[in-house]
Amino acid sequence: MQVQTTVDQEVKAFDCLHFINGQYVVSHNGKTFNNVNPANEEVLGQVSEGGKEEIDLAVAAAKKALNGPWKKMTLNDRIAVIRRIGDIILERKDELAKLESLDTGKPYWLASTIDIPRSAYNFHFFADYLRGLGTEAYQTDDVAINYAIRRPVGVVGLINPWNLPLLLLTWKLAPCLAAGNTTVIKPAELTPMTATLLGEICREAGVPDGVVNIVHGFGPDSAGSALTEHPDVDAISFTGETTTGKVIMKAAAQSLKKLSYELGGKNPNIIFADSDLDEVIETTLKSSFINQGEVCLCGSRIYVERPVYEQFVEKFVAKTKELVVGDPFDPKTKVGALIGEEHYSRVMSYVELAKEEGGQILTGGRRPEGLEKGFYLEPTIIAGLDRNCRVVQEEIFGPVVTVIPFDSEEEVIAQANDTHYGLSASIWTNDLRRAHRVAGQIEAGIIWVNTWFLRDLRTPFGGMKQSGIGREGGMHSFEFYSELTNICIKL
Ligand code: NAD
Ligand code: 6OD
Repeated sequence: MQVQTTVDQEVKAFDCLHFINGQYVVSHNGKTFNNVNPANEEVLGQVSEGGKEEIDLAVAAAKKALNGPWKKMTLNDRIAVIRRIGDIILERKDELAKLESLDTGKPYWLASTIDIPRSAYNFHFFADYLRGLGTEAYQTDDVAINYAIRRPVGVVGLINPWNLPLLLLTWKLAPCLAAGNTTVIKPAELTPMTATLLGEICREAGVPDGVVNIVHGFGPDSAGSALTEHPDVDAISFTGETTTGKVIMKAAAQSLKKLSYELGGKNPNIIFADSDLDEVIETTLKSSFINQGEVCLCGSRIYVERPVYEQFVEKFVAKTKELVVGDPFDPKTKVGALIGEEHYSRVMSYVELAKEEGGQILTGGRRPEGLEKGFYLEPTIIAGLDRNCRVVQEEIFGPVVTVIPFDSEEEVIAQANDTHYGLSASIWTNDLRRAHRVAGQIEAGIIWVNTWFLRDLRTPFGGMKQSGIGREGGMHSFEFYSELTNICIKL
């Protein structure tokens, strides 16, 4: 399907096939499902629906490839291949960004400035990282020396969500390949296009056949569950909902697979009265509504110290009303379409629930006028709810935030921690001691002070409590994607 966009050129949406053992293939039974454009609800193309048969083929190819040319490749050659994947992504940046925007409904400018460049950078980063990677050695008195060697885990299943499709997939794939593993990828069913192209990009970069396999399909009773249940899959790296993580853990238990989990969040954004409110609001607009609020790190619970609460709310509501919602390909658009009909209904149900729970919708909460087609929602700010309300407790994963005043440091720490999630937090204050004090007590894997989503790929990334298991990033990714064997030699 040829899609007309308002940016410089057209992009061709396509039917998405599986990529198994270096070839694009349809499902054994020919089954497909529709890929729908969230911005206008039109069908972009067909996606091959994989199941156990396709997963079996892909896992067999990955298992065979573990001991093939990939294993024999020199370190220099492997680094060059991984770097080349990043180079090709950059060469095809415009096309990939358009496809990502079509699949997700996110603004094209966002895909082309964040998602796709960062996807390329994931490969460049791990290519560089690999060159300096070592292990450890210990001398045991005069008796022995110990040294560790690093080996791949084996066949790794990478299961991905739809919100940052290529960015999050490559955040897993780059270290997975760098550590010498082979893989079967299960992209999110709602966003199959950039993952499909990654197959040919890997092939062109010199990745041997069978090392990277991609099987499309759904989660339960489909390609997802077949992958997590497969006895020849050694590890699963999963990003998605906490509830899905629980299901996968049960399936993976049968063969005791190694698991890495990046799950949901309900992240506090804590604003003290001594912070610079204009700076806070500029960043809070992003941490609340960028990518339609469909970022696991979004600060959906906003706590404001009482002396500046009214002032903050007034300015924040006014600035939120200025955000342009609409066509993802219009450069003025700040908030695009939500991912799909089911998710849209779910997000809207939280808006209704907020009213039932006694909340006041300060702005938003409805479809913007003139946008009858597509899954659009005005950015929404809700006040008047307390910590026990479901809207404050549950992840909504849309452009919906709550604002709540607080009176003391102790009170806001208790409120921030009063959730089973523990992914990220932002703290805004110009008091250095308070910043350290509060950061040390918030239960989250990632805490930003006076900023949000500033990422250095060397740093540990992940959540505590029910927001995840393990960490990704730099050495932490290598811990997951490799096995260490200690060799002890008696002197
Ligand atoms: P999801 O859990 O519904 O699906 C994620 C992936 O898992 C999809 O590919 C899906 O097909 C697959 N899946 C679903 N059920 C499965 C099963 N039983 N077995 C195997 N695979 C299965 O999540 P989503 O709706 O795609 O993504 C949104 C969620 O992801 C939010 O909760 C968000 O917070 C979370 N997320 C977390 C991070 C993080 O880094 N912590 C990043 C992005 C998104
Ligand atoms: O920046 C990253 O590395 C990362 N994993 C971002 C996750 C965003 C969640 O939606």
